[in-house]
Amino acid sequence: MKELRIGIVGHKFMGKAHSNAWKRAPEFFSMEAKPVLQVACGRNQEQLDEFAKNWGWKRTETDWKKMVESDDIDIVDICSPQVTHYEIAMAAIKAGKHVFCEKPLAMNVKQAEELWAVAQKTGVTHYVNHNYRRCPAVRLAKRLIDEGKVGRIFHWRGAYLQSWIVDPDFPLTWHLRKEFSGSGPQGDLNSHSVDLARYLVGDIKTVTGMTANFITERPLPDEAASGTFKGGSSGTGRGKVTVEDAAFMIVEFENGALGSFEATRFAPGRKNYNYFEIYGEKGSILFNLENMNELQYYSSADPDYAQGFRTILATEGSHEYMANWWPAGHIIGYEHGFVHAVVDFVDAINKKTRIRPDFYDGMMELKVLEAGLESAEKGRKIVLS
Ligand code: SOE
Repeated sequence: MKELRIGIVGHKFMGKAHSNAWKRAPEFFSMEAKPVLQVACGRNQEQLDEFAKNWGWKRTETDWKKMVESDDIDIVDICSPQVTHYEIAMAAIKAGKHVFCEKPLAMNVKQAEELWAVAQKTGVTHYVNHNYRRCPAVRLAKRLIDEGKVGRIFHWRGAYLQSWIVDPDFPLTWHLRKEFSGSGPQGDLNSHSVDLARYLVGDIKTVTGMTANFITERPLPDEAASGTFKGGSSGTGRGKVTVEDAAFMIVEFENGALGSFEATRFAPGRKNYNYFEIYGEKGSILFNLENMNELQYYSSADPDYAQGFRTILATEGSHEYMANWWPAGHIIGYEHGFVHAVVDFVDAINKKTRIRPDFYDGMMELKVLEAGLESAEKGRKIVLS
């Protein structure tokens, strides 16, 4: 069987989620090429060794440039912070490697445009990992929309709410520094919602944004321990928070629908609340990641005495991806979206087809996100070109 050898950059939260996906995918899905966990790349050799041993990566590398150039890999999987995406992805495409990149694609639209322009000219497969597109319940939402069961869409209402930095003593990790993350919840959370909205509703035409900063200074972190959701212990001194703490937007879609987006890390009780509602002329759809196997669907075609939201458990074999997992009703979890992405990515490489979201979608999403921040700063609506 043909093999596709992967070189991964990053070994923290996303590094683990991706490693798990590459390993699990061929065990549950029949794939035309077998992913091989070839090279793990990171800066801290000790942590890297442990990571590689744990997940079964064959060798390690501390210089991503060497890894990208090396002959023993076919795919570059980018799991490092946003600030690194552009350089690594560009080098990887130029070296003829397929690229599987964590979201958001780049730090800004300009970088994303360049990546998309170069990627188009090469035959490589490129993908931006918005894992939630591949939850079976989200696929079901797409199916209902495509089958006309929602009809013309009037409204999108998206919210992505977390609470992991409410404590003013949570340290200033890279997520809170613009030079590493590009933005706060706008790039981290609204990026997912914008991707889902583009997938389910369509392209966005105008954006009006509003941001807030609730805590402007934080203790500097003890770098070794810091990470997403766990700040680690605080080091000495304090530093300025240079990204927004909350980012809200209202938008007009090309098809005339109106939408709203809320993203914050200041919503106590909300751990990873990724939620959306879609309202159309024939019905409505609600999704909440906290019950990720369920889709709420309201059909105006039901007789009036039986009308109401129904809960569909998207675990039948006929729901996308589910035939490969457990019998109906045996639910799946967060990590499965990553497995599905890996399966589709390998399939796209083999069939030389497009996988979405790709670098084009990554660029379009960044246009919306950047416009949201620009609008918040200028205090006016931004029309996307
Ligand atoms: C942290 O906010 C985070 O891990 C995001 O970076 C992910 O993209 C999101 O899926 C969960 O939360």
